[in-house]
Amino acid sequence: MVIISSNQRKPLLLSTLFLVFCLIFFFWPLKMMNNNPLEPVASYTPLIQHPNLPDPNKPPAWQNTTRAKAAFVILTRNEELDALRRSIQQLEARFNHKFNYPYVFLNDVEFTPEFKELTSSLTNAETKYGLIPKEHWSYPAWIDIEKADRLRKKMGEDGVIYGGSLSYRHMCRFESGFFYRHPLMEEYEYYWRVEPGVEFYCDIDYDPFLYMKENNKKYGWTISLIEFEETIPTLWETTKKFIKEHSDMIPKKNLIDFISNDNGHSYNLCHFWSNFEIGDLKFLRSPEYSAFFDYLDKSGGFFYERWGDAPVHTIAVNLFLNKSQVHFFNDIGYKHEPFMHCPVVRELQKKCHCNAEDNFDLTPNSCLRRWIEIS
Ligand SMILES: Nc1nc2c(ncn2[C@@H]2O[C@H](COP(=O)(O)OP(=O)(O)O)[C@@H](O)[C@H]2O)c(=O)[nH]1
Ligand SMILES: *[C@@H]1O[C@H](CO)[C@@H](O)[C@H](O)[C@H]1NC(C)=O
Ligand SMILES: [Mg+2]
Repeated sequence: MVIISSNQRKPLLLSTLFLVFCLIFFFWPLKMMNNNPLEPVASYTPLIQHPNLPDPNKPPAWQNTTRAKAAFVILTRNEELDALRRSIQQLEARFNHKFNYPYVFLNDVEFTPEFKELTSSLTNAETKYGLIPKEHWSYPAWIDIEKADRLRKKMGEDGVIYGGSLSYRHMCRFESGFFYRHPLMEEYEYYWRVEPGVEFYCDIDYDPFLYMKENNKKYGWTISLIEFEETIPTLWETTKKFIKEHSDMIPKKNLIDFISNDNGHSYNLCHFWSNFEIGDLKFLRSPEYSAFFDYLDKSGGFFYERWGDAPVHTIAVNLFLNKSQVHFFNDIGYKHEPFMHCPVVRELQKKCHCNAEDNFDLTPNSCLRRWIEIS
């Protein structure tokens, strides 16, 4: 038997304490890591049946000849041709050479022959080029143009991003309320929005449009973040008035907790970044969405302030839909400067070439954590 004398006990106690301290010191960061959004993100998607992973019992998804009535929709300027070609090339390589979904290009001026030639040459799919009708890209009759000019100038001087730009306001209004009504879009049921300069990092080996359709999804996104409050000072007040006047349109079970931390009293500025969207056009064409857009449009905020199509789409999605109708495309590696969504789950990473450490989901300005928390 080992006898420990009392003067031996003290160093033993000290070294035990030291050991415990070391253990805590080494394992605390690991515990912290378990609390960071990596874990919820990782466990968010049930990977066993993830549509982007190969199923050994099934042929590749693109061999199925069923397609959704769907198209890419790209609002762009002629001058953005090179940045756009980079994005289309990636989209084709990662997804569309297997599925061949058509492209609809929209512009407020005519596309040049060069633009048409150098975009259609990148794909085997159909490409269509549309001019936006004037009434979808100009002041509506009820806008006080002098007031709009004055407020826009002020916002520009205050250094608000795009604050002084009129074309940006037309763009945001068009993307909020008109792109889905363009004659070239009429035949489609689903859309995927693409912008010049965006990047796609992962092979997409299934059909996200069919996925939306088969799973009754109305809206899909990859990045969500906090909006600049100076661009939307009265958007939430206007939304609350709409809710009061149209309470019959708001379902009991919606997603208001994603965009409000106090039960609808205030907006927490979370929005889906609308430069990437995969959506059901029926939703945008619904009486509810139309009523909401018209209400906002009448208030003048697209011109007197600088309401973005991202918060407008987002508020509508979260007012009118529930969680099972909205899909986080965790598997689609994507970047629109300056933010990237890169899948962190190893099985999904295998199809990508982005660095998971650059993933925006883990940063304080991302709203993904809130998305995971709410039910
Ligand atoms: N035809 C046309 N497209 C525009 C105009 N302004 C913006 N866009 C398009 O609208 C989308 C958003 O504009 P962008 O400059 O990328 O804004 P950001 O993503 O908010 O920085 C992009 O697809 C642009 O190509 C415009 O004046 N005319
Ligand atoms: C969401 O709404 C759809 C359509 O109204 C309904 O079929 C579905 O059961 C709802 N899901 C949840 C989780 O409430
Ligand atoms: Mg952009």
